[in-house]
Amino acid sequence: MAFSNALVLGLFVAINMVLPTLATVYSVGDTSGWAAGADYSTWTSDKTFAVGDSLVFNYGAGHTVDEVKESDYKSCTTGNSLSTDSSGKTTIALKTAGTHYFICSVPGHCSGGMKLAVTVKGAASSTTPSSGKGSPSTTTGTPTSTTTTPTAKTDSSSGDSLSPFVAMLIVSWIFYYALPLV
Ligand SMILES: [Cu+2]
Repeated sequence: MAFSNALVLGLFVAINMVLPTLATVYSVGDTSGWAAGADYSTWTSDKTFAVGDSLVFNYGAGHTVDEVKESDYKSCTTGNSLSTDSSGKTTIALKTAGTHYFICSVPGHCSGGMKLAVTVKGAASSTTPSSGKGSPSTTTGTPTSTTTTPTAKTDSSSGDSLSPFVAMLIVSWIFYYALPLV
């Protein structure tokens, strides 16, 4: 009885962790993994990362995954790492918006290509439309400012509502063309 209750609770928690965010887990480098000679700027170029997504680095012995600051990423400087792991499989949860930088701290590997910069979109995209909707209600008393708000409102709302639609189109297009090939 106690076991089944725990099981149901565990399932409930698991479902709640997965469902609301629709987080994406990215396998860094796909089949290449985290290795020397890969080009991670190409790998990131067609991807959009959001808060809640995670990166999984798969690599053999003799590599590390270090999160570093931008300056250390650019210069391949080790020793100031924000975090480091050499377990062979490193999962990084992208918890904050902005650009996150990862390098391999083994000498020569970062300059050899084992460096990854990931730009994470914030939850800011969901707060911008709500602040845009809030401004017209406050400006109803002043007629002069109402003329300027519609332009700003249509700009932000069209940009925010269009991108998920376009993303859905692209995803369905990929599935439509890629699935028959597999
Ligand atoms: Cu390495």
